[in-house]
Amino acid sequence: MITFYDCATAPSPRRTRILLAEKGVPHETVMVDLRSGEQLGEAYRAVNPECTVPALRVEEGAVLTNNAAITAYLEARFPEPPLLGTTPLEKAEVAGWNWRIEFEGLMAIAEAMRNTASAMKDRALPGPANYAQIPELGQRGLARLKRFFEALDARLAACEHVAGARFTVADITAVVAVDFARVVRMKPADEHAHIARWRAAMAERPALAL
Ligand SMILES: N[C@@H](CCC(=O)N[C@@H](CS)C(=O)NCC(=O)O)C(=O)O
Repeated sequence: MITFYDCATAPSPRRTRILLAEKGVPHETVMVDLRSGEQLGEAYRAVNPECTVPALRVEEGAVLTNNAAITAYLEARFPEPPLLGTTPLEKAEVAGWNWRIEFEGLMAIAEAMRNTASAMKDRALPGPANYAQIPELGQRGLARLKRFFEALDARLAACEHVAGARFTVADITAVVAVDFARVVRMKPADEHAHIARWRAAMAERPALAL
C-alpha cells in the first residue's frame, strides 16, 4: 500500500493529494502537523530527512520526498489518465509551465510569507537547517507574484488549460499557487478574467476541492 505523508494546511502536499485523486491511486494518509513542528521531530525525520511534506512511500519501499519525484513515479506507475502530456511537445509544455508556476508562483508566495511572518522566524526556508528572514525578500516576493498573475492570465487568454488544450499537472500546480496566494492577501484581481474563467472550470473537478 502506498503511504502519503500529508498536511492539510500546506500547499506542496496539496499538489500530491490532488494528483493521487485525479489518478484514483489507492493509498493511506499520515498527517504531519507542521504547525507544531512535527516535521522536525525524530519520528518524521526517520521517514524524510529533508523534513518536508509531501513524502510518498511507494510499494517498492522507497520514500519519494518531493513533488517532482512523486509526479514522475505516479505518471509512470499509473499512466491513466496521462497528466504530463502525451506527445513530445505536450510533455515539454507541461514541464515548462509546471516549472514556471513553481518558480514564479509558489516560490514568490513562499518568499513573501516566510520572510515576513513572525511564526516563521528563522524558518525562511523549509528543511532541517534554520535560515534567518530577509524582509526585503518579502517585498520582492509580492512583486513577483503580481507579475505571475499577469503572465498566467495572458497564458489562459490563449489556452483553455495552462499547458494547452488538456488538463495536466500544470493546472494542479497553478490552482494550488493561485489559492495559496491568500496567505499573503493576494488573489487574482477583477482584471484577471481568464484566470477567473479557468479557476471556475477547475472547480468542476472534484479532486480540485481537496
Ligand atoms: N519541493 C518540495 C517543497 C516541499 C515543501 O516546501 N513543503 C513545505 C510545506 S508546503 C514543508 O514541508 N515545510 C516544512 C517547514 O516549513 O518546516 C515539494 O514540492 O515537494
